[in-house]
Amino acid sequence: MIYYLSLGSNTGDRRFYMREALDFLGCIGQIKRVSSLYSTSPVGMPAGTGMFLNQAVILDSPEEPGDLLIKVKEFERRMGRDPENSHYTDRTIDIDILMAGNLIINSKRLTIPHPEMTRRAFVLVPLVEIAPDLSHPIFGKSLSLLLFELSSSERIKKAGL
Ligand code: PH2
Ligand code: MG
Ligand code: MG
Repeated sequence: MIYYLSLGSNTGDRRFYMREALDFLGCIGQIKRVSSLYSTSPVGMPAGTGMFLNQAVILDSPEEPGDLLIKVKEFERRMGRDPENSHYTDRTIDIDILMAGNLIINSKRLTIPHPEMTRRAFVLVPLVEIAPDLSHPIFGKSLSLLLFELSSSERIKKAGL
């Protein structure tokens, strides 16, 4: 299964956590593409929250989506993430499953494609860098068109390697 993932970090040694995430993903599949690192302004976080690093990854993995989610959550916990109170708080690392091939999943634990992905420039900008022509299975439009149609005031710039 080809997975499209979004990585984010906004606290501690952010580059270290992003590298650890790539190491972890390399252990559960084959990494096909990795975007640049982007420095992005926080969206929907408490005032005073620090800038994020965000990155997109294409992973080819034999894991089923539900099993991938369990492994991702376990990794996030190992990186010091509080599993309970983790939604809009600072995070060492967040790995979100954006898409899984052109599967559509609506289970209690997992919604794929990620329902927020097309509203967030910090997700779409890195993903469009590595998969511009990928078609979104619900909207039936390419990711680059979806980004073009998104009007957003988010601040996003490449952070360099
Ligand atoms: N993740 C969130 C909420 N807000 N903002 C940015 N810039 N980057 C993120 O990864 C991010 C966010 C929830 O996971
Ligand atoms: Mg997230
Ligand atoms: Mg998450």
